[in-house]
This record gives sequence, structure tokens and C-alpha cells, in this order.
Amino acid sequence: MDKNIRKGAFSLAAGIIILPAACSHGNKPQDAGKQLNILYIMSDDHSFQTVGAYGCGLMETPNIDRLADSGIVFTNSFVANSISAPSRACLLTGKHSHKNGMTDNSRIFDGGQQTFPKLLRNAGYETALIGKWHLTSEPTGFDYWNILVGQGEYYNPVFIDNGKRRVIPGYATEITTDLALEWLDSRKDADRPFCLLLHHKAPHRTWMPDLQDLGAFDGEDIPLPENFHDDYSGRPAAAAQEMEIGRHMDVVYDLKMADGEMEIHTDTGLEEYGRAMYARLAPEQKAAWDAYYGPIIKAFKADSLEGDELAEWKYRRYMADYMSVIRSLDRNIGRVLDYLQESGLWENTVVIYTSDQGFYMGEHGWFDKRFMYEESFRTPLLVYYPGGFRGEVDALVQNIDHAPTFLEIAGASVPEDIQGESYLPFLRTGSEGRGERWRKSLYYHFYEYPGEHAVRRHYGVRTEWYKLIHFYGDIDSWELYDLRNDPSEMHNLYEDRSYRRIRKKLHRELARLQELYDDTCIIEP
Ligand code: SGN
Ligand code: CA
Repeated sequence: MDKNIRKGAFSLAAGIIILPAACSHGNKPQDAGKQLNILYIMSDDHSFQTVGAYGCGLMETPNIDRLADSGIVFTNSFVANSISAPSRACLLTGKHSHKNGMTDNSRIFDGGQQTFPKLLRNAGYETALIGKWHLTSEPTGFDYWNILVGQGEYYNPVFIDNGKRRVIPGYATEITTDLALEWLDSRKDADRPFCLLLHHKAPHRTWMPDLQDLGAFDGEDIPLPENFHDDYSGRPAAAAQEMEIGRHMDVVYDLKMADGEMEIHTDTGLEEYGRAMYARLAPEQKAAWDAYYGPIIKAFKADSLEGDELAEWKYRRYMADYMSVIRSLDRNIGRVLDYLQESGLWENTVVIYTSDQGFYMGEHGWFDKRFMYEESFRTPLLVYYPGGFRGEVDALVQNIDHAPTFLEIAGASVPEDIQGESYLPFLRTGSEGRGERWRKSLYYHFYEYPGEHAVRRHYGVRTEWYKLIHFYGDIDSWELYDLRNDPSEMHNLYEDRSYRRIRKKLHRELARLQELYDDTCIIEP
């Protein structure tokens, strides 16, 4: 194999996770009956491919991996609707999008509805939210909240602190972490258990690294995914998207080629935003920024790349920036874990690390998410539970499962209308926890079309081995994948006669899930 080509991310990830303490029960037992604290850390657009513990080899994340060393790596963790605001609403309510009303990013979350932070408060918890929120309405159910405005900025971001806006100079990941540590420290003597939602902006577009991480991946061989030059044959919705690195990623906006001479121009409509992004930097930030990107801009101009060469250059710049942003994320998660360990909170705090969805690292030639294909349907999930299981769990879990899990941890009852299932038994005893009673398939529904990146509406079902997807609206197409033989989902087998029996079973399972979750609203654009 050409050393510059890497295999499909999923095939790289599958089966090669090596955990030092796999399948042992090595943590200190927790105090029986005491309500554990919950620290839920969620980043934005962090791919499992760039979490060291998932074994893809793209980069190391030594601090996030501390959760793998002391806890569980969920190797089959998924979302219900692969986009930010809907994903956050699934988290808060434990329900699919059609039930919580947050079907796409343009909606406003109804904060009057039942959410797990409200129920935890009733159960005696102190609740806090710090970082990205993205649900437009004011947060409800939190004793303290301090959130970024909308998507938030990487540099010198505006925070809304329990209603008051202020610009905080510096880098978003550091600032968000500082605020979380300050909040934890401020409640040192509190006797109530806490639930803190620590939501990072990183590594969302436009992947602006912290100054200290600029160039962290320079000189590294960043191999192209095997299917980078996908031609999307047999997959009309995949062919119709607008999220290709080659065609849709903007060199000024996404890849920081905002040259002082104003000679570089792009046609995606994003150039001016790229220049404005640079303009927001403070003078000393600009100086460090220029020292790094200046020579890259110069070489880019001199090389006048085109076609595949340009697409591959864009891919490598994108990956270098994205991974540099994660370096800071990982370092800051390390600061929080250090604090828990030094303060003694480590013994009675459950720590969850996940993302609002996955992301494409050039697979199919893409960045962004939205599709029910593996890279964006999956999301990393690592959980440390004091006194609990250490190792891997391969059960199919989904982001609607957090709410019932947290309620069960708190000893609160789980309301009937919550659609997720508690994964607490896995935290205690690993895969034996729920055994045969656990779900065998997952339901997914994406709605944001017409919308940025032009991914068509679709819903589908995934079992351990197969996936069935229906794209609908101004397109009507079915896709079927055999994930064992085609983990990169390149061959749509829906019309393949040898899969007729499987196709029928998957249709039946899809209908069962739509009935179970009561999803009757196929919204036509
Ligand atoms: C922004 C990005 C998109 C991204 C959405 C949703 N464009 O609109 O590329 O898909 O957010 O992301 S940008 O030009 O504003 O960066 S989400 O994770 O928040 O749902
Ligand atoms: Ca996101």
C-alpha cells in the first residue's frame, strides 16, 4: 500500500483498540449510596479518528486517553441526528429530534420542556453549564451558566455569564477550561453533588489552533484516506453534497491564506469572513499568527497548485490545523483531570468525554458531518466511573442514552417518555451489564435541508452488521451497506439481489423503530 494512503477510518478503528487494563476491574470501589458527581465534557465536531484510544494512529490524545486507562471506551457510540443543536437537545431530553422539537440548527430550543439538568436539580444536584450552548433560547435547569454566543469564536470570544455579555481575551479552549476550574473551585465546601456540562467549541470549523500549537504537526506524514477521491457512484445523495475538501473548502476562510497583499481570491463566498477572522486577532496574536502562516501563504502562492494536487494540499493543511486544535483540547482536558485528582473529586465523580457528533477526516473527500455514514454517525465516548469497569464496551449506545444514565446515577427515577436507555450497567460491570436485553439496532434522522453543505434529509437503521438509509425530499433514494465487508460504505447494495432477504429484514426493523420512537413526521422540504 502506498504509504501516503490510509485505509478507511472505520476499518482502521475496528478491532485494534489496545487498552492496558482491558477487561479488569481495577478501580477503587465507590461509597455505596452516595450520589456521584457528574462531569460531562463534550467537544464540537471531534472525530473518533483523532482520539488516540480509538487506535486510528492519526494522533495521540494522552489526556483524553486517561479516561480509557481508568474507565471505558465505547466502541459503538452514535448520535441520533449528526449536527450540533439537535444533538445537544437529544442530550438534554433523552429523546429523538422529532420529540424534542430541535430537528435542525435553525430552530429555537423550547427550554420549558423536561430536561435531565432540571430532574437532577430536583434530585439534589447543583447544575452548571460552561461553553458552547447553541440552542438560541436561554439555558434552563442550571444553577450557573456561562456560555459562548452561537458557535463562539476561537480568539477573544464573547461569553454570556448568567445573562451578562463580556469579551474574554485569549483562546476559547483555555478560557472555557479556566471558567470550569473556577466554578469547581468556588464550590469546594459544597455538600451537594454537582453535574457540570463542560462544552468546548473546539475543534469546530474553522479549526484555528492556539498560538502555542501552531505547526505542531508540521513535517508529519498525514496519509490520505483510501477513498479520498470517491466518485460517489451508486449514491446520489453523496454525490449531491457540498462538503468536499477539494471543491468546497475555502483556502482563505478555512485554511488561513488571508494574504496581506490581497492577491488570493476565492469563489465560495467565504473569503471576506476569512479576512474578518484574521482581523479579530489582537496585535500580539497577529504577530505569532503571521510568523507561522506567512511562509505557508508565500509558498502557496508560488506553487500555484491545481486539481488533485491542490485538493491534497488542502487536505493536509486542514488536518494539520484540526489536529493542532485537538492538542489544546487534550491538554486542557488534562488540566481538568489533574484538578479532579488533586482535589480528591476523582474518587466520587463520573467523567464522560464525547463530542456532539463525528467528523470527516477526508474520508469520501469530505469535511463536516450530517450523513448517517459511519464517520459522522459515530462519536467518541469514553467514561470513567469510580469503582467501575475498565475496558471496552461494544454495545450500540446513542446520545439519547446520557439523560437516563445520569438520572440513574443520581438515584432519580427515569420518566416514561425518555427514549434513551441507561448505560449505567455497562459502567459498573462492562458488557455483561445488560447482556441480551440491550438494543440491537439504532435509529437516525437528519433534517437540515435545504441547508449548508446540501446534505439531503434522511433516516435509517443500523444494526451490528448492516445499515439501511432512505434519503428523501427532492431526492428519493435507498442505500444499503454491508458494514463487515464494506466498512467505508462505498458499495450501495440496495438493488443487489443477493441482499434481498437482508433488505427485507432491515425494512421491517426500520418500521419497528419508527413505531417505537413514534416518528411519523417525514418532513418534506
Ligand atoms: C457552521 C459551519 C458549517 C457547519 C455548521 C454546523 N460553517 O455553519 O460548516 O456545518 O456550522 O455545525 S461556518 O462557515 O460558520 O464555519 S454544528 O456542529 O454547529 O452543527
Ligand atoms: Ca458539532
